[in-house]
Amino acid sequence: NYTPQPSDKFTFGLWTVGNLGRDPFGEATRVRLEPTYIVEKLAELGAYGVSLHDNDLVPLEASPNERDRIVREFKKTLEQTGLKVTMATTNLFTDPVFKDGAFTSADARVRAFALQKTMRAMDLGAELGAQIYVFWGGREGSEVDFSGKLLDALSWFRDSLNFLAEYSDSQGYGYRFALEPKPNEPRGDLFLPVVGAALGFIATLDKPERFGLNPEFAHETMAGLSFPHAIAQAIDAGKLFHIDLNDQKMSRFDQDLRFGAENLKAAFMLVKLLEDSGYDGPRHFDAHALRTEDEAGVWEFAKGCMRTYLILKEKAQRFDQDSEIQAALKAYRVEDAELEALSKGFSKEKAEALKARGFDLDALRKRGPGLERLDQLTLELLMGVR
Ligand code: GLT
Ligand code: MN
Ligand code: MN
Ligand code: MN
Repeated sequence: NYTPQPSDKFTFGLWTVGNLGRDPFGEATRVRLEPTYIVEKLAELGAYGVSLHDNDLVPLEASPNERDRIVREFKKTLEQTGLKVTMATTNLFTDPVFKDGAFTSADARVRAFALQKTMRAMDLGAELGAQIYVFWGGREGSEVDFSGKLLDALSWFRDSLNFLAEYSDSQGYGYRFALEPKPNEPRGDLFLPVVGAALGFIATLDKPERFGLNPEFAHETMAGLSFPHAIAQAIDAGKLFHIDLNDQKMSRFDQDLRFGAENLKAAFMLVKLLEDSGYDGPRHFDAHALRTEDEAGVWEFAKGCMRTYLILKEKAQRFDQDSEIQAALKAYRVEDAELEALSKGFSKEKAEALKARGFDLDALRKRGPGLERLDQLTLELLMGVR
């Protein structure tokens, strides 16, 4: 059956099931849920853990005493339920202080405050046991590029990340940092808009090995890109540190739909990639219930995310066991040991041999790889008739 177990490593942000249903045109449709209550409910549903922003747990204005009391009670609930805090991050986007950026603000005071806030949030995350630290640059972007900060913004961003990686080391936190790209919203154009851009940027940091990615399904989809392709590139680079699962229609506002709600084929491909590649990090849902829903709808949403993942995981196993699908896969690839040996690992002799080699181009032109059949077989498997 498809009942989630902690060993499935499903995690949710406190802000996801805690989402109030606000949008740019309308007020909240749901009331705030206490973080301790969220943890209890998620534990009941079979989740493994939660992630949080500093202010999902501790209000910005809390006194040191209040902070300690809140953290103490939260830790008690974690112990009672067995839920883990797997990822922590900083809210660098809600407060109007950050309206023109945090690490990339043109105001040095804001940049310094963003560092202070992040170090404190890293202290909080470490206290709760988080090992992954996410950077979503929600306000790191611009509308007016004539302000002249395009190049500076990237250096400021780099300086901040370098500073924070050193802070983590100096405190012995051992965080792995995960950058989360997004193309736009809430800013007109965000910096590091897609997975490929973030990968390129990581290579320019002082300690690139500490940094990887937290790609989000909805964000690459908003940019019109394929999420499975982005994930494949992140895996290939050894940079898939964390993942935000949800769903999204292309060319729309950031919808954060229930996992699998919209692009079932891409969701299937994604689950297959995660399972086949041996990714062993959290299966983290960064999505929220539709604004129409009440609290019961929120828990239906959470159950649905996990259940869909488990169903797709089972479909991936069936895909591997389906003899017709496996035969179609085998027929798709043409192997040629001699040519493969010639094409890999340069030597002058190999190059000469390859240059002199004859190819039956007509046969190559005429070959049909059988992808229509493979796709239909896979669809039928997904539709439940295989
Ligand atoms: C915010 C955003 C997400 C990020 C979160 C981490 S917060 O909800 O829309 O995509 O992952 O800061
Ligand atoms: Mn999103
Ligand atoms: Mn989001
Ligand atoms: Mn996200």
